[in-house]
Amino acid sequence: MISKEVRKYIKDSFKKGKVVCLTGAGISAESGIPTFRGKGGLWEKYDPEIYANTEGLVSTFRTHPDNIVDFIVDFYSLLLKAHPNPAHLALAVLEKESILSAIITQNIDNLHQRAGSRNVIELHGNAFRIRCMQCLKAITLEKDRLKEMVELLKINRTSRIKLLKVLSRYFPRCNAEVSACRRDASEDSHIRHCGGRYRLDIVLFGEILPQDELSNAYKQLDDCEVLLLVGTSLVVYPAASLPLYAKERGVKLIEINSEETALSDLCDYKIIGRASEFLPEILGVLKN
Ligand code: BV8
Ligand code: ZN
Repeated sequence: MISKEVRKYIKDSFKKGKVVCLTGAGISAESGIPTFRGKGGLWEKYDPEIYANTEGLVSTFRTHPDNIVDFIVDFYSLLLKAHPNPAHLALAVLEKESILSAIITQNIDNLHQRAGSRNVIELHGNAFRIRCMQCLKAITLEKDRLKEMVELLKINRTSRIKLLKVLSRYFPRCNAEVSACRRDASEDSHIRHCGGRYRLDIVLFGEILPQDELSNAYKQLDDCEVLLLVGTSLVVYPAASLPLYAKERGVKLIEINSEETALSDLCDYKIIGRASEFLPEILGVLKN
């Protein structure tokens, strides 16, 4: 149960000023997607040094392609089975009631959007989207195609050549039209296709975050009253710098987490427990 003091603060301030929410893997834990650092987390089984950074992925693909396949199959099997839980749904209602202005998420599981949230700033990308590495055109990876890809990867898990064939089918060359002026004198332009290679639109360690998303996240904090921190260990940067930036601007920090985090002492209020219990409770406080 949220304490009386916090309930009173929520009641007084959430309708007065702008509320923004930063979420991490913990909000999707009850949708069946393991967190990264918690007990039984993804990184217990798969070392992020290998599986969440380009060099690690490329070198392992060369030596043990089946390990990469196992990671992709495990990861996507969880994502494809997951559904928004009451925590995602509560945030979507808070946005609909114009109480919550934006969600800044580190998650790539698309569950906020599936819960109905509209203003979602994805700092680390989205596992259901691929992006051309040349012209940055983005396209959605439909669930059925992903399921098909996972099945084909499973069948071909030990042969690198066959795996590359499967991957090139689902991560094609980009056919975006790019106009290019002729090199000769005539200025008329002709259409050619980009030809770049698509890749998953997720940010791995050592990769820079999408700058528009990151600057939009900071902008959301400039005129905000409250920043809700939900289900994030706040150890991954630059996402973890957002609460620090907010605090410097006098924004109130409320943390909802099943345990203390790296930045708990910075927070004005700490609600220790499950997001799927406390976010609906916050909704209840504001409705009555
Ligand atoms: C970058 C991939 C420029 C996709 C991820 C200082 C400044 C800048 C960069 C760095 C820096 N110091 C170090 C770096 C490098 C690195 C970094 O931060 N490393 C950390 C580990 C120290 N950052 C980067 O590489 C970033 N790139 O900055 O580029 C650059 C380049 C080179 C060198 C310097 C700078 C890229 C970061 C993104 C990496 N990609 N994932 C994917 O697979 O998802 S990170 C990964 O961690 C996920 O995206 C995840 O979302 C993110 C953060 O983790 P959390 O979401 O917080 O999840 P976690 O498991 O940690 O915690 C869950 C929490 O939930 C827990 O607290 C738990 O208690 C709680 N919980 C559990 N159940 C519940 C719950 N709470 C409530 N209810 C529940 N039911
Ligand atoms: Zn392209």
